[in-house]
Amino acid sequence: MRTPFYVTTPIYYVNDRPHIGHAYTTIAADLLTRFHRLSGREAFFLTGTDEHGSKVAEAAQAAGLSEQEFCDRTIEYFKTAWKNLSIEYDGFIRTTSERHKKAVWKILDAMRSAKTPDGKDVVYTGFYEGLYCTGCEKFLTEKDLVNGLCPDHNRKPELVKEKNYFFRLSAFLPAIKKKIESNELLILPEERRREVLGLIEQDIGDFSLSREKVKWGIPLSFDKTQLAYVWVDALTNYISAIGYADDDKSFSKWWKNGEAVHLMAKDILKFHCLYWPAMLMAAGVKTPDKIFIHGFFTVDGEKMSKSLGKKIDPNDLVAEFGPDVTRYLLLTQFPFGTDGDIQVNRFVRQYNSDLANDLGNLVSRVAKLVETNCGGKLPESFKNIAGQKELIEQAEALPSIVYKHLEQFSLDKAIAEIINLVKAGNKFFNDSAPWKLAKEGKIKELGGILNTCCEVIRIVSILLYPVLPNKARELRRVLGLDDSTLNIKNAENFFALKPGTKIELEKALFPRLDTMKSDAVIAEPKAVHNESGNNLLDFSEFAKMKLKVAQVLKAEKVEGADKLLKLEIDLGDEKRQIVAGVAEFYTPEQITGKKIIVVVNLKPARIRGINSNGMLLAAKKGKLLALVTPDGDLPPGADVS
Ligand code: ME8
Repeated sequence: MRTPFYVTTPIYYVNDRPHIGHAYTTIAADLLTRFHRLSGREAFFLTGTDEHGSKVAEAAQAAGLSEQEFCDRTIEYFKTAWKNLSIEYDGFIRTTSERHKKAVWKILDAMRSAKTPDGKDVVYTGFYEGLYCTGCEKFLTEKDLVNGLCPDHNRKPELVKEKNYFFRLSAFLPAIKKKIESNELLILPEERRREVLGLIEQDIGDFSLSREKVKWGIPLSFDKTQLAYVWVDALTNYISAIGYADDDKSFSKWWKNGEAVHLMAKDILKFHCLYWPAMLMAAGVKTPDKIFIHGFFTVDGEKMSKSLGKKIDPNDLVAEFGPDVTRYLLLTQFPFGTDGDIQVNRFVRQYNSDLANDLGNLVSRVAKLVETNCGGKLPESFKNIAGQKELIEQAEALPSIVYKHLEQFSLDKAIAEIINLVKAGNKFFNDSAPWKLAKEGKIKELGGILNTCCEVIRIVSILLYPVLPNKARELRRVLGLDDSTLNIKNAENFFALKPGTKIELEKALFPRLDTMKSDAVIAEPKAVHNESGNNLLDFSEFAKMKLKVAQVLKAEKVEGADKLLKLEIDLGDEKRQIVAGVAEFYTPEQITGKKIIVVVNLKPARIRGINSNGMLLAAKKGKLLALVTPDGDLPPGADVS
């Protein structure tokens, strides 16, 4: 009996809608689950949503909803996207569920009563003073900041001073190191494993288990004045969802006796590879078996995040290509563990090449010849055709090659090997030129070629099913097959189709595409049109913009740029430099001392080699320009909303 396979995605923050980064992890988990099931292994696939913490509370406030209402609404975006992508999860865990809360209390209690290997309390109280980025939901150090801002969220972290409970992470690091080195906790790819081992060598300190001033979260089981730190809450999802607190049988099956695999990108590696194993060890629970860190996407060279940068909505890709092709395209852009830049303009070309030309053509050419020469029925097999033996060998070897690649999470390689068989099938078809044999009356040989090609298509329909679940079923219907033979065992043997079976292709499975229907797949940010055609922003989009009153402290002309002034501005609790295109309207003397309005959460830019960290607001009509200033005596740093 093989151990049950348990695979998880991160639980995604509900402060915004999913983008293709989230889709990537979720499609990969779906693929692995489907593949293991095809191979006869029991599998459980968990995904879900991370609904607590200041980040979600802020988004709820911006949307004018209670936190719970906001979460109830936004999780639907995730569920809909996953449905549109034909993702079939077995569990969807929400951190606001009662089941999850019970599990968080259970693990907190277990950690609270635990001792470290050297006999100290795992949980201790302390006073925390440090910088916290709500965007990351983590504490940062001065070293992490760029121009005083969190580089990932371009926002100034808040200074937090509060009583916290701490988790003695440092005491567990030697044991975690051993587990990683012995591969009891297998971290892949190797580069990420080294990165984690490197982190262990640094002094990463203990972590806060709780927060005092946050309002949206799970109260600690042993001190209701504190809420569980959102990462402690979130990580527990992996066991709460399978019964850690309320279903021993299920928990034993999937966690204790199963193979637990976490998928994610590098952004959350430290939490999963260090915090999570340490929490489990303290609570006396087995650590996960494998953690795979896949690549991180950028879009057209820009970082993609919910709050900044360009992003692609997976639903828009589904509208273009359908669920199967979207899954295929996303999984085949880069090796699974490697970062890469998504370029949507390549998608049509790749679709045409792999799916329309290779797979689609093979199916339609074979079906057509079967129809015209064999009365639409599968002809008898016939051996000793040139190139046939090699093709059969390649096909019969394929399931175990695919299996090995998937064991190592080389999803892209597994898919490439399947497409290679399709290409080999096409080559065999072309080289043996069955259309000529028809004219020459060599019907048996002709039938043998078509029979061989149908077998290749059958094997491909099984192996590609985890990637293209709907199209694979359509493919199988062409061959008169249903799901009863949809398993890896059936892909291991050639000549399994019954001669005489009806072969019928109603319409092309992968019609060629000229261009994409829409050129607006990349959102930056997404605009909604009202009836008069104006662009309308969601309120939550507007609310992302942070405006503040600033006072100009110093101004000077930028050498060689007639229109630019370099300004030093006071924002109350910080000073910044910005470059503004107002030199034709204001001299440095005229602008110095003025109160202005500045957008403070823009990505820093370099203008003529000078750093600009913000943008002032001005009104303009024709050749007139005037600064936007507050009507009243407000101090620098006042919020504008
Ligand atoms: O971090 N490229 O949630 P999150 C590839 N709630 N994958 C990407 C990606 C990109 N550009 N952007 C996001 C959180 N992802 C926490 C997790 S788990 C206990 C708590 C994927 O909504 C990738 O899997 O920010 C990444 O790790 C995850 O989304 C982060 O999702």
